[in-house]
Amino acid sequence: ISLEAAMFNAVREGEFLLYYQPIVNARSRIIEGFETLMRWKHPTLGMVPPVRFIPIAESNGLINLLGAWALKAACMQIRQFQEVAGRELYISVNISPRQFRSDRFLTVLDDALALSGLDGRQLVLEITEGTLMIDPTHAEDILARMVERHARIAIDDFGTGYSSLAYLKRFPISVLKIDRAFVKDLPSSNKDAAICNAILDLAGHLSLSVVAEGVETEEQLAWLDDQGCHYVQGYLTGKPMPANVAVTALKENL
Ligand code: G
Ligand code: G
Ligand code: MN
Ligand code: NA
Repeated sequence: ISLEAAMFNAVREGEFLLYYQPIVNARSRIIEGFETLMRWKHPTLGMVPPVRFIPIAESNGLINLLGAWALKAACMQIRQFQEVAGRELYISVNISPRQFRSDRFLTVLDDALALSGLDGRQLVLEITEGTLMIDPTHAEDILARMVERHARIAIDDFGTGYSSLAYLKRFPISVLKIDRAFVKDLPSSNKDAAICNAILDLAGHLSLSVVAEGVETEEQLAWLDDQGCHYVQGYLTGKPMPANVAVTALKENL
């Protein structure tokens, strides 16, 4: 049985799960929000990593179904997280290129917000530079509609895609997520330090927030905080975790 066939079965069997990774204030380490990361718990294969199943889902279209489920489930989940925390949090959800271009996408978004009662302001949609560049005119239209709903747009894996900086002028972007490739060798790598500083500088002038991804060490966190990076995400401040573990993390984070 192919992985592809197993995936259709997995949807029916409810084998897909969402994990939540904290996005924290770099200075206080207070949890500001969570990124949802999909997991597939196969009965015999165990945890199948997203790098194995997301590309298949993207090519056969199953990503539309999975993505719609993830968006709804994440919007519902964040309500519980807020109750535990006693304050507002946000949820950051990855949107694949195919999902972004789907005719159904805005309906799915509206359903997720209506079903959960979540305010669009608490939703961040993570897209890559590539997603914007496939059809910029269409992207402009979709992003405008997201903004109408007050959802924020984050550029995921910032700086690694094939695109020009002109899109920062053209599109209503709110957040840049520095790819972990630029964080991994901080603070010793002069090139990575220069790239991160340039991103922070650019973001500052454009009034964008920056989240540094893949922060694994105290040294990286301290350096990023020093340079004015306000938000971080990484194993140091919390791995992707199931919702019940995230609830515990929130209680300890208060
Ligand atoms: O933990 P990590 O292995 O979770 O994720 C690997 C990749 O899979 C990331 O690049 C991430 O963007 C992608 N991914 C994880 N969850 C989702 C999801 O819900 N939707 C989409 N489109 N991509 C996801
Ligand atoms: O959506 P995106 O491509 O940004 O997916 C984030 C990926 O990074 C996920 O696979 C997630 O599990 C992974 N990740 C999150 N924090 C860390 C970290 O500190 N180190 C490493 N190596 N990977 C991380
Ligand atoms: Mn992401
Ligand atoms: Na990323």
